[in-house]
Amino acid sequence: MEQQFPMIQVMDYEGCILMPEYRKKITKELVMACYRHLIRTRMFDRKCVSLQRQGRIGTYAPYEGQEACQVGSALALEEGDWLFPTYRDHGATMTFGHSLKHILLYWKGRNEGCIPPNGKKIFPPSVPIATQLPHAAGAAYAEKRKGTMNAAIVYFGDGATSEGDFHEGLNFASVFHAPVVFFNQNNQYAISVPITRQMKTKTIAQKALAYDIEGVRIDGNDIFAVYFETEKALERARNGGGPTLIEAVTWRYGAHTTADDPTKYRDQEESKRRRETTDPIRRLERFMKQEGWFDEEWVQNIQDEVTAEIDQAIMEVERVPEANPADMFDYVFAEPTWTIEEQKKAYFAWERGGTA
Ligand SMILES: Cc1ncc(C[n+]2csc(CCOP(=O)(O)OP(=O)(O)O)c2C)c(N)n1
Ligand SMILES: [Mg+2]
Repeated sequence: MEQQFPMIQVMDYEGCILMPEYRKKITKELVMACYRHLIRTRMFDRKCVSLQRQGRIGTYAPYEGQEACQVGSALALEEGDWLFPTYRDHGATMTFGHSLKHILLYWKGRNEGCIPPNGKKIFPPSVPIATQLPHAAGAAYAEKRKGTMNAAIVYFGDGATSEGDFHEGLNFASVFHAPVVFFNQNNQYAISVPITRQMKTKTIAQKALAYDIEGVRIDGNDIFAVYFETEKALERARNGGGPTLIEAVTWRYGAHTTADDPTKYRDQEESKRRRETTDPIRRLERFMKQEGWFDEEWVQNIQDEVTAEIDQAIMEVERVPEANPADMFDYVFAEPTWTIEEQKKAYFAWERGGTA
């Protein structure tokens, strides 16, 4: 199966192009956009970890190390496409146009954080694992029924492939030939469980065979492989070729969330080694240096602009008035249930200092 689904690389670890047929498509404009978004997503992720440590946002799921997966795939989308993220995919949503302010609001536990910019079809992050796959298949099928050229992309991890919803989503999309791209970020861990203890198969891409859909395995730290393979899959979807399962092999450097301690279950040397060899940003920099496209001053300008953008978003978020605790109870169901009513009463009794 590893031979049937070889890991596609367009660029090697030294930043050399391995697939000459792509050479012409790797324009300076594309490279600059990729690099800018990679830097922007990494800086934002690091800032979020720091905000969580300062108690300014809640528990946070970092994606450092997975930026090429998220930036490369989101850049391949068209304006009218759907994006279904997990809790670890705000690198993708911000690249697709979600505002940093709303992403931060989400991590402060505010329901307003789930509102995408006008016209952007970005779903709220799915925390229940794999539940977003049937949603994406359904949204894509609706676009097909309406006769549009819009497609959907849905992100999920290696762990999600052990859930029933993964199989239901792929099966539905396959049967109804829905224009959806199943974008798997195989970061090789589901919290503390390594992939070898999650599944017997050597690849995730091969699971496409069971649904008779396209399956492809790519190096998720190679932004060109991610961008071109996602573009190809989206093209296929728009042109009636049905769904694709993309397995992007990657690695998260840090903790599962800020509530997790990875030293308890894996050797930290591995992340250190990967930072020096397979890091998605370093790799693109190596390519840019070979082309003579790497300019320190330009990079500094990007960093200054992104710092200002992030600082502005934080300032706006911290000016938003405190949430009304009643919101927690009022927006669960259209008609409140008696259990919710009881919980609401108990909460306000507690807040007033009494007992429930
Ligand atoms: C239905 C469901 N079961 C269990 C959990 C608890 N949980 C949260 S994250 C996670 C691991 C998911 O791993 P993976 O799909 O590989 O995504 P990653 O976190 O690595 O991005 C689990 C089991 C959950 N959120 N939802
Ligand atoms: Mg995982």
